[in-house]
Amino acid sequence: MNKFFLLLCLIPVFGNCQSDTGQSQKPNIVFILSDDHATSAISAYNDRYKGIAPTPNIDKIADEGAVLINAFSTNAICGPSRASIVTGKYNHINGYYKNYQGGYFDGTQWTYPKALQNSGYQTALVGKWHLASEPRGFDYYKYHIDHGEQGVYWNPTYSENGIPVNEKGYATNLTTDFALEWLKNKESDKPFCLLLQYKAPHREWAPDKKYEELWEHEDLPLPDTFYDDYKGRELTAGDTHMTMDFFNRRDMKLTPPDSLTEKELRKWLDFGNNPNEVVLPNVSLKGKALKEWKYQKYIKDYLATIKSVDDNIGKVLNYLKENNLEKNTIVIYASDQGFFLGEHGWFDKRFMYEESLRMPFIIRYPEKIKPKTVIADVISNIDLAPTVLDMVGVDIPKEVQGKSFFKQLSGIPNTEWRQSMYYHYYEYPFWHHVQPHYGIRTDRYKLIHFYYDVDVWEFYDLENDPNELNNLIEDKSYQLLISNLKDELYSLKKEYGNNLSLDELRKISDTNFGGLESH
Ligand code: SGN
Ligand code: CA
Repeated sequence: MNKFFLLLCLIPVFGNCQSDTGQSQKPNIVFILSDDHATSAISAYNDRYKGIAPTPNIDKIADEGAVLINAFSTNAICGPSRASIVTGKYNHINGYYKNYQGGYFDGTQWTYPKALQNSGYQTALVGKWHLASEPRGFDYYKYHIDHGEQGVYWNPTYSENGIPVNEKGYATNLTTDFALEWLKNKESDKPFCLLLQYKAPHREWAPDKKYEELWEHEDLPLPDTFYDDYKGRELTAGDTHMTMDFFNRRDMKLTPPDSLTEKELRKWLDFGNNPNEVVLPNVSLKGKALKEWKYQKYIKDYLATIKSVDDNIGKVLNYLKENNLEKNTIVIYASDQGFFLGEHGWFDKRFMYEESLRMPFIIRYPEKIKPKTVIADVISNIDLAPTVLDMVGVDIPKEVQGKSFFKQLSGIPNTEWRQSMYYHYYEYPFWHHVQPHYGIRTDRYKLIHFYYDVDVWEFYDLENDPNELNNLIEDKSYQLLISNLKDELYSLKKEYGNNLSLDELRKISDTNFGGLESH
């Protein structure tokens, strides 16, 4: 391409001028979203499993682009976080509060894939959707429909443009294959946006056959807070159904007896989900030894499912490279929220505590983002839609609550950026018995109010107590700070329009919204 032509192309930065390869100048988007991937299990974020279970392909996106180290989910659970990602709005605005008892996404509302489609993008969704209503805004979609749209790891059924299709194989591999097939067959002269959304590493953490026995002869490290005694947090962190005691037969990969009906099988596999249902894998194990045995099973399976995710991301990156799409494609890797990998003795998420609140968000776009960019601003899942649109020059409607952080991605500090984020979790008591709560997080402090059948405030100084073990809500030296934070929390509630009374909020937790059942 000669210099003059290059200049012409750059003038309307996001114009539609053609490059040598015939690509449109508007960037393509590959947004990869996994389910429940904690930053502590991504080498680009954390050393914990670096030498044991590295993530080289995800790290490659990070090395060549930007890593957001303070990206947070505004409601750390699947459907609600996904609804916020596509709408740029809180759950009390987009209407998807919780999964259990019928989360249902009103598909007529505005989403960023629709905005892209309307502005000339080819759009596709492949993998996990989990929003109950049929996906809209996609030229092509193929999403998991088994198990209340949670999807299954083996031989999954997808809805392909509304038609159920049974597939044979391992979900992470299949989902990638379908996405690549769409990329190969789409029209070549229009920009594209692909949402590639893995079920992994969601429960029941089932590895691909070839990775079932990784780390068979070693024990993986226990996190520092595995034996948390929940002191000062007895009614909140101390009263959940997400400790190793709630590991069920499905998690242990025990083989069910033959000839069970589907309903009986489900009951058999779910055994362990309720209090006092003790699933003994081996009668000789008790107490600490049993707890640690379950943890080892859990963490090895979890990391093995991530190995497949990382391998498959490698395939996607290679495809982009081989097809000359690397430069002009924005690649994002994120997860709907974080996850507890044994911290506080738990699996699962939901809490506003760091491990589940923090979502991975990594983005590569060689044209605009310098390699090894690190962004520490307080960013949340409602910011993703406006940022994507801003990057490709598509209008962001006023009612979108999130803000674009494209400026920061381009290396320009944004002095107007928010200093704190607002969080709200509603689902109770299923699954996992976590009290509904809302709160505020700044770069250093966190204040949370748990409210369903308790009335508990918690306050953490993350600099002195990164593991959130010391609830300092009564500490005299922090009272002024806490009172200021409460004011800021109430002003955020007001700004976002989340002003219901506690009684009204409890009703939301109790309401069956008529969508997906029991998952
Ligand atoms: C399933 C899991 C739960 C998990 C929820 C929510 N149980 O119900 O452990 O918290 O999904 O996950 S399982 O035995 O069916 O795997 S989420 O992805 O929708 O947030
Ligand atoms: Ca999830």
